[in-house]
Amino acid sequence: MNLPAPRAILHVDMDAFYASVETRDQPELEGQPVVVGGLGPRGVVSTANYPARVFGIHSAMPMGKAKRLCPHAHFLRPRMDRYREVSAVVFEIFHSVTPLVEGLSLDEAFLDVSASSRLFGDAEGIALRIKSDIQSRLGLTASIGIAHNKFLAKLASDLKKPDGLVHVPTTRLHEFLDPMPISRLWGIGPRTAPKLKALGILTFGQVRRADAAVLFPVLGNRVEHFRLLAAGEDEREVEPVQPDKTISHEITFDTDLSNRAELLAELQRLTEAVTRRLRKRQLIAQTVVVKIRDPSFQTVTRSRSMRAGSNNTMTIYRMARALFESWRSLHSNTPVRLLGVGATGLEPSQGEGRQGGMNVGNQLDSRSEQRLDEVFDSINARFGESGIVHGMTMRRRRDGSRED
Ligand code: TTP
Ligand code: MG
Repeated sequence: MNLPAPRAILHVDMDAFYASVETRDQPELEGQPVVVGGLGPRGVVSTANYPARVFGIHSAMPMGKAKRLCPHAHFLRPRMDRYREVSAVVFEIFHSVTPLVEGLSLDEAFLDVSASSRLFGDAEGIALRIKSDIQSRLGLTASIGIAHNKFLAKLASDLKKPDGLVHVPTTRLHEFLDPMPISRLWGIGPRTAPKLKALGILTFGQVRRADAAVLFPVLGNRVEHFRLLAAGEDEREVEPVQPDKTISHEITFDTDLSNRAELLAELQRLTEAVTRRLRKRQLIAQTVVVKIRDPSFQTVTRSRSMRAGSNNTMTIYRMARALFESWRSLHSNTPVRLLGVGATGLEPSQGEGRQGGMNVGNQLDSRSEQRLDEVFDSINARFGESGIVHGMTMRRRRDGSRED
């Protein structure tokens, strides 16, 4: 019987990405501690370079604490445009060896290179080529994990950072994995790890061998999933997608809608759905898009960009409403068949770091409006999406809302 050939998956992750771009652009910072993040009173560290990590500084730490730990470090505000530019080159390099690139963020991707070996040599050769291209074209370093599945490749890329290259063996896999701490199990976070530790389960080997009944109270119906991961098994495919470019919601009405107040209520409900997702993923949007289709299937999109990004419901709703009104001023009698709201130009919410406050955005968003979002998000998290909505959108709920 012919067994399918093992896959060759790479996980590539740039080292101290934002900070490395900064030192590369300002060579006088080379070798010195550099911390990138929000510099305001509620600022949080986005990343620190390796010389700064020596002082105990890490992502998501309050900036004030980072400054106490290493007062002489260079503290810089993120320059997202520049990081996106560099990221585009990094992804170009990935695409030069395979079309199967699954971007996870600006600095990280899975690559399935199983079919690339005829052109470019074995997986290790391909990984070395990617590292040297990144070095020569950008003057940056990346760490790469090579394995026969995604989970192991991701685990491996983190083992020898920075500038690492780790190839996970296909044979004697358990010897390699069993001593690993459970914190390296994808999906075991700081809340679950202590519960497993309380059961005396500290390593992959212990998860793999533990009785399902022992793990169940902590892992619930994910016991089998984690046991497979701990044994190094993961069947998921590399899905060639870029990180989110747009978040949008739209609705096709059962009967075309003409009433302005009703249309605005729908617009607000769609905006809420979009901004809630932005906040959940800790993103802000630079550009708001409104899509309108009339009964003859004429579709128009209107968009407008903001000076600073936002994920605040009222800020984005005000823009969406202005776009809608500008269309309506020319089509006051035209009924609407479909209405949509989208957010593009997405980037991580800054100032509080990705793991900081959920609700960060435009400095123009008033504090009270941001607080309102926080309250709504927490109520919706507890009671589901139908829990509570801003005043106007209570009316006229329909099915048919669609996510892209
Ligand atoms: P990571 O790859 O997690 O971190 P890193 O590249 O800075 O460092 P490492 O060498 O450990 O990979 O994240 C990539 C970028 O995403 C990072 O440079 C800054 C940003 N980021 C945040 O803004 N907030 C965060 O909490 C984290 C973890 C990252
Ligand atoms: Mg990284």
